[in-house]
Amino acid sequence: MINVEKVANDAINVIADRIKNLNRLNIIVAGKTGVGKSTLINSVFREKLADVGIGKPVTDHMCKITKKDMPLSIYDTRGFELGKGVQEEVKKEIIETISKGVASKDINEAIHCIWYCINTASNRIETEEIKWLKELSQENKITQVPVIIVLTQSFSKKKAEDMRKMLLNENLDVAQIVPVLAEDYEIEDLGTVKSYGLDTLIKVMEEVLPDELVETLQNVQMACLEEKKKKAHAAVATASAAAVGEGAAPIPLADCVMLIPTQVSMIASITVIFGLDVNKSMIAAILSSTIGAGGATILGKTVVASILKFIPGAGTLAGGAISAGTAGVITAALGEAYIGIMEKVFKGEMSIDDIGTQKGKEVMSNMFKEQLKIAKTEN
Ligand SMILES: Nc1nc2c(ncn2[C@@H]2O[C@H](COP(=O)(O)OP(=O)(O)OP(=O)(O)O)[C@@H](O)[C@H]2O)c(=O)[nH]1
Ligand SMILES: [Mg+2]
Repeated sequence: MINVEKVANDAINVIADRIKNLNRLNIIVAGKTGVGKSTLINSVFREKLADVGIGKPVTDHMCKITKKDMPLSIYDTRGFELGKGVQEEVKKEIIETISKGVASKDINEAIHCIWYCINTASNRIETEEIKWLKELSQENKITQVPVIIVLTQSFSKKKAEDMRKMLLNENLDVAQIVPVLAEDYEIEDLGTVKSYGLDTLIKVMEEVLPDELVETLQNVQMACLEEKKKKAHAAVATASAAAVGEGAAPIPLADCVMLIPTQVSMIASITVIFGLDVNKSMIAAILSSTIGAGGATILGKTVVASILKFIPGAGTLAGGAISAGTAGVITAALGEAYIGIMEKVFKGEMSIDDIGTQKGKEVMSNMFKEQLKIAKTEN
């Protein structure tokens, strides 16, 4: 017999291990003073990094922001305004930081991306800024760190589009030019322009980053739910296929516990992708309201019998075994229901602490049953 507490404990250990082993994502955020770098950083990542992160000066004009338990370093440039000399220095510091990362031959030390921020609301791009970008590209020719131009404070979409066109005409060597409004913008008497564009920035990042950093990106970002869900669904598909494989022949009930490591790994993947701070009692609540009963055993006889009732056409436990397909369906339903809960928390429809409560358990249990029905019809 497998105990809910023990499985929840295993899951927490696997989650901690996965997070510890995520590769570190390193981004340089450059652009003139006041363009909106800090606002952007705070809106894209899951902590108000630019406010609460520890900023440590690494060069004269760059500060490295990190936060405990977050596999992310942001190199924030400072004092970009102070004339030509300083601009030269900043460029040199960026190139040196890139070179140092390359020399380390360590993915955790390399610079993976540069966000160059230009304020759309400023209405103009100075020729010296274009020149600066071109020189940076020239020096970055071999290292090839992708540069994304972020058009900040783009509350006017028209101006942002004009600015984008203007920049495209310059044939800059950049991965993409992305207009964003990081925070809602209030225009006096005219109402509020809703923030937008951050999800596009995340999608562009996904394209330019190496595969080894995609999980990290999902873990640290909070600007694009769609990408998180996409990655989470993929994790569920993998686990459910594995569960089917494990039980290619009907699985005797006594062996249903063999499914558990696959399911634990799936729960861990989804947790890492959502980057939410899930604890042991929350995982225990999730397990006991789905594949466990009454907080005791997991996938025990009575539990499986009651799960089968919700899968149309799955039959009963009469033969003392479940089919391979049913093992896949149960695994997928668990994963999808968990994604459903994570989504509710992400959207603020539910607090993370609700997961451990009776109400949270009911929501989870209902979603699980709903998924059991859906999964079977899709078969
Ligand atoms: N509403 C709204 N205000 C923004 C946005 N981006 C920047 N701002 C405002 O613009 C001002 C400057 O933004 P910051 O994020 O501090 O700019 P910064 O580039 O970090 O500036 P420095 O650190 O001084 O170089 C602040 O008052 C922000 O509130 C946005 O997307 N929406
Ligand atoms: Mg700032």
